[in-house]
Amino acid sequence: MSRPVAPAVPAAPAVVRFHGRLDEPLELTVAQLRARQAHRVEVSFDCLSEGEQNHCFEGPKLWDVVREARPQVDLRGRKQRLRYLLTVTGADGHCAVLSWAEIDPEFGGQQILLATSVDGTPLDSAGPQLVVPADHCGARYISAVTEIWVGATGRRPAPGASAR
Ligand SMILES: Nc1nc2c(c(=O)[nH]1)N[C@H]1C(S)=C(S)[C@@H](COP(=O)(O)O)O[C@H]1N2
Ligand SMILES: [Mo]
Repeated sequence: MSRPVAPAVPAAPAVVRFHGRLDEPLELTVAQLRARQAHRVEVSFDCLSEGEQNHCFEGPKLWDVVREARPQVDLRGRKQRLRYLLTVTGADGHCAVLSWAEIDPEFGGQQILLATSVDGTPLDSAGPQLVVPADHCGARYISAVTEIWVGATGRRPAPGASAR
């Protein structure tokens, strides 16, 4: 007698939650990230335990997605933006900070991606992977990203302070 076959339950799609200084929190699946303009990068990075790794990632720029999440950042001037930062957290709690200026095109403008696939394998059930092509070390290539927080450090500028 054959054993009953368990019905195939598709893995629930992973969700990344944007929160912090935003008009309101935003949750996106990998499929929704894939609907944004995609970029493709071939990278190599060094892992302390595994040595050099080479991967091809595809996905939207973190900058484009963060802008869509409507951060409460005044983009008219420049100086006041420098206090802002993002934290990116994976499902296992691994977490790294990015400064706003790393991704802002008027400063570093780095091609940092939220990858929806790695080496052609879709990340729909695993969750997106952060891609930081300029990093030599792989530790900020955070996989299974669940959370992106936008915040600021330091005191707020005095009313009427220069917005250059
Ligand atoms: N969520 C999560 N992402 C992580 C890590 C981790 O511990 N947790 N380790 C990092 C380190 S140290 C490296 S070198 C890269 C390895 O990326 P790969 O597995 O895609 O080659 O993943 C990074 N991303
Ligand atoms: Mo690593």
